[in-house]
Amino acid sequence: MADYVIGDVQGCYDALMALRKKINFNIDRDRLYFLGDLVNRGGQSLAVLRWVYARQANCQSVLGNHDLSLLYRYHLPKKRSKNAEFKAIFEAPDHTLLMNWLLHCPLIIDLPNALLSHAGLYPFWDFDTFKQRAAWAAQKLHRKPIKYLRNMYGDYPEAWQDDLNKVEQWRFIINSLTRMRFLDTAGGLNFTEKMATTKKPGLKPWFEYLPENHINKPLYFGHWSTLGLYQKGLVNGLDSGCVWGGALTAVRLDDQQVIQVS
Ligand SMILES: [Mn+2]
Repeated sequence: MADYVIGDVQGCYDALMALRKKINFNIDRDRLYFLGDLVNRGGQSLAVLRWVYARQANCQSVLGNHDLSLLYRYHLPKKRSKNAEFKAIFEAPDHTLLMNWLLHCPLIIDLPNALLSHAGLYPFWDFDTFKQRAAWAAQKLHRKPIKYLRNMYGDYPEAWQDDLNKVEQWRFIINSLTRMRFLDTAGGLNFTEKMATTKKPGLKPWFEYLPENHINKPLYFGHWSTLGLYQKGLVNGLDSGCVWGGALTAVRLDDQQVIQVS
């Protein structure tokens, strides 16, 4: 029996099948944890969703920004675009099951030996606050998807304040969990810098703000494809840019072994 964490699939079903073969995935024995962004851009999003959905007893995913984009367009039909992959999902006979399953995916997965979220761990909150806010935001999304998804897009607020209204707090939590890369020294999210490094003064990757001993287990995130496979201390970035011609990465949790397919 083995548990694996898998980076951003982004609709690359063929790569997922190659990875499954390479790790010799056994449905009776192994578990897969996905870091979000199961869908969009790879061309095979429906197949990826169906594969994971059908194995949900052994496969779990956190929500990524592309998954939320799909949910946004599903729950707000007027916002649907020409995205062919999304259209194929909305027109599939099993779309209700798939969209309901996706909506109920968590924003973080907290395992005894790993913490998973799409973009990372907001380093200016203690661990309990982080977990509590992630759970709160997921619950709001589950209970009132239209109300919250309608208000999802926006770069404001850049930083958390206790006197923000509920929708603003929710948006900040979603942005920090699914879009975060660089932060300023006051904990403000930057939404423009997307490469592995930045020359903008005062910005550092979120994980460089993590206080020592903030976490006591490995942390896994995706989302940052320009960073590539990143492993330093307890911090592990697994978006190795599968959809951009890079690799799809899995890490076996027991021994941290990295397995990749291109
Ligand atoms: Mn992403």
